[in-house]
Amino acid sequence: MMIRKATSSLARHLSMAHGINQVRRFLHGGYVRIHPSVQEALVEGRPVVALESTIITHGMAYPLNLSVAREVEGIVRTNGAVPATVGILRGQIHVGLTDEELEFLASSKNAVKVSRRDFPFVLSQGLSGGTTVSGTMIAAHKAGIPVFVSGGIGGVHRDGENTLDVSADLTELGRTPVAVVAAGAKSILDIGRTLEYLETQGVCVAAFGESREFPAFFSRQSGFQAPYHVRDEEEAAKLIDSALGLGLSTGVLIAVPCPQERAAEGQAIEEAIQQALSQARSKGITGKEVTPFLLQKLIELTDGKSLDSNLALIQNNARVGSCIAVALSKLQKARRKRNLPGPGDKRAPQPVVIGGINVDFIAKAQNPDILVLYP
Ligand code: PSU
Ligand code: MN
Repeated sequence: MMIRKATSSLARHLSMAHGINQVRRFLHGGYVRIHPSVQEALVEGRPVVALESTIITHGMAYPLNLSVAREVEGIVRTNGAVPATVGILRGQIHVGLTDEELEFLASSKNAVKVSRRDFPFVLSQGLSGGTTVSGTMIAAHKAGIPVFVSGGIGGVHRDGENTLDVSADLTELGRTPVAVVAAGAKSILDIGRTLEYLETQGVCVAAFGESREFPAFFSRQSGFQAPYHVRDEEEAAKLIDSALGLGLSTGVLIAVPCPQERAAEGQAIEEAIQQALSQARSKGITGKEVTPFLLQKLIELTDGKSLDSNLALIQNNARVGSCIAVALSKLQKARRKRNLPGPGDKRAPQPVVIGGINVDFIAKAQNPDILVLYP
């Protein structure tokens, strides 16, 4: 009885202030600053889209990177969500950047590329950095943002079975419950092994649209099928809602193909990739420098054609991702309404039992949606 009472009061508290709670817990560490517009949206349960910043610090040159970052934020707003670009400024993780902060990162010459393993050093030394898919997922999850838009994810590099160069993005997708909306993985990578690795990590991968073909960033085709496909934003939102609702704690990858008219298919791009790869090898480029090096070389070798596809797919991902975030927020709102007591509701909350074990008190503050169930 005591337990039930406590659960019920906790539930009521969380129902009103689940967003505030998450934000507060996060802020207390002092490692993180959430932009007021993002904080407000989270508290009010409005859709937010996290955006990465390695593409700003290591993917494109200044000032193009700045105008693209601003444009992408604009697309998110136009589609009804609040943009939260994640970056690290002088040792503090920022979720949502002011325009000055965006400019600072975009023009910074010594920003670090930050994945999971880089946080402790960068924060403790007061450095600034752009977050990769891995780094951005961590920040988004801590802030309570379930949808994150990126260009492409890292993967298993070609020859990765020998070098063990496997992007931390893949293990992050296996351990952090955030949905990443991206144009798949570039064919600078070994896409077959990347998909195998995602399966091992338990990541639900779905191609977006009519085809199940896993997109290869610039190209709509990779020659590999994703295990699933979702036809539209609503189906994608339902899939993400199921992953979160079940508390799987693994991420989801929604792979959106580059718009047809601006995709770069076939032989020309493959030749450029081969050339970029062989230059990386002969220059002895390794570790975290590999991906930025290859991206830069591709822009040069394709005379900017790869850059144009890159811009088109980022804009498209931002639009699709925002629509997914909006649809997801509607689903979650509807479920909260169904599950939590309204005025005068006399039904007693039932403890959550999974596999015969009462799990009311285990980590459910993270997920108010499954804190209390009503028969
Ligand atoms: N792939 C791209 N564009 C990018 C990246 C990857 O087509 O900008 C960036 C992303 O931030 C991704 C990171 O998370 O590179 C992966 O780096 P690595 O391969 O070193 O894990
Ligand atoms: Mn790597």
